[in-house]
Amino acid sequence: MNKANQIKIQILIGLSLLVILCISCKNVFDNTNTKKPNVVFILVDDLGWKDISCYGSDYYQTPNVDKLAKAGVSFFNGYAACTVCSPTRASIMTGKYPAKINCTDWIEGHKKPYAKLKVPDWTMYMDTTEVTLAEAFKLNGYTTAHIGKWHLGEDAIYWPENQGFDMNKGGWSKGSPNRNVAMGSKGYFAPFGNPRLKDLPSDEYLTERLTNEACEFIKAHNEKPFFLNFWLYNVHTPLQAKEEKVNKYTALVDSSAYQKNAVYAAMVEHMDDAVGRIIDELERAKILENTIIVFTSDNGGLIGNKKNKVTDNYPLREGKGNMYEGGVRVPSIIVAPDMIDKGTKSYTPIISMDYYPTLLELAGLELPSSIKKEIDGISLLPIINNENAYEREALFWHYPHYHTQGAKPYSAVRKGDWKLIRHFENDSYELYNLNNDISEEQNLLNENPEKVLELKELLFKWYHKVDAQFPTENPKYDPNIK
Ligand SMILES: [Ca+2]
Repeated sequence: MNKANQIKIQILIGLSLLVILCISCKNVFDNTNTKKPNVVFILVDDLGWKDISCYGSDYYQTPNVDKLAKAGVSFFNGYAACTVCSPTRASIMTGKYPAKINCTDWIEGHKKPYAKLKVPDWTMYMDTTEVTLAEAFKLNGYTTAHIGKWHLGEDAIYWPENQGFDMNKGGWSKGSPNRNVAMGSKGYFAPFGNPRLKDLPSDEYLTERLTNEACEFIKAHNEKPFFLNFWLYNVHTPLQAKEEKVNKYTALVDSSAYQKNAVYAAMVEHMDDAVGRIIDELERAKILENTIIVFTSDNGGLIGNKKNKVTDNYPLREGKGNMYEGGVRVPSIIVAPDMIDKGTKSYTPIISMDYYPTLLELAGLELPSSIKKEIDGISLLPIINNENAYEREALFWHYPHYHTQGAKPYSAVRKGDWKLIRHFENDSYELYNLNNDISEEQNLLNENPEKVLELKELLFKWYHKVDAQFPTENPKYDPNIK
């Protein structure tokens, strides 16, 4: 079957599912008289766990994100579903593990044709047959908008306007601002060269422009419930920020500190300004109190060149692309209407796909059981309501790929304080106790054979459950070619 026919069939299946979903959800929406809460989902790109003041950064300044933390609950064991962009984005939109939908690497991945292992064929888009979070809200009467980075498929058929969003500003195939000197696009500064964002005749900064778009949307939709994906391109490379902000942080650099990249610090501030403007706009529209706000990141902070780092995730080990905590633990904040305990901290491990059922439950919407049973996320309502009824056996990650930052194919499982990492190249393992050793310095593999066995069993059962794909021996392997 050719690609065009495959896409047509996917669309038909997707539409049929949506009709079923629409019929199933209709009553839920019609039966309620109270005004449904709005949702603003703020996803920052590549933001590290330690990149926020209230998560411990003493260099970056984030007063507006801190304001969100004071109004809601902050998760200190919040995880991305993957250590790179696209899989985490797909898991937020589908509520499923990336391994279950075979979207396991950033699109289009890092080619290593002569590496020891051959990576499996994987899905370089989010399938249109998935019932996305946006579709679930749209079919319950919500107006839906995506503003910012998408990165879930090369073809326009996979872009936000075909995945449940009424409006799309800035979301397309690219995973970073388009910087192409030959084509005249300058990255974070206009012209943007983005087919879903019309260039205005000005030298504007991308994040400010996207915030303008988001504020306009909020202003125009304060009467009826909306679901807004505000998915920033910040703080992904290229490192570009307004000069006055860079100068501010250059003056504040402590050369002995872990975090000391002034341009990155300025980009974090651009992000924080955007969050502040969204809060102000919701307040002006008199809907702040009835809006659920999620704030999180799609993977850990990027280290980049170790001699001139982008950011540093200390005390977490390593960064983006890597299975140590620096690559996967991210700031995670939820603000919900009528929260009794504001400003709480939770240390319960949570993960990207949990937002799907959490947001639906917070909005009082229900999914048909056929779709519900496919979802891997767990509703976080018990934590938001400060109850103790939240239980989950373990969290899993699976990355059968190579990453530009040096990582080789791996999987991992976390249960309680214990984390087991599996490396595929030599089928070796590492075991850490994160409660005593957040920096993952002491591999306790040999001291705890029973724990290793328990976690291995969980991991292997999970592979089967999600039908995970594995790397295989590479007939072209050549150790002399990097
Ligand atoms: Ca990312």
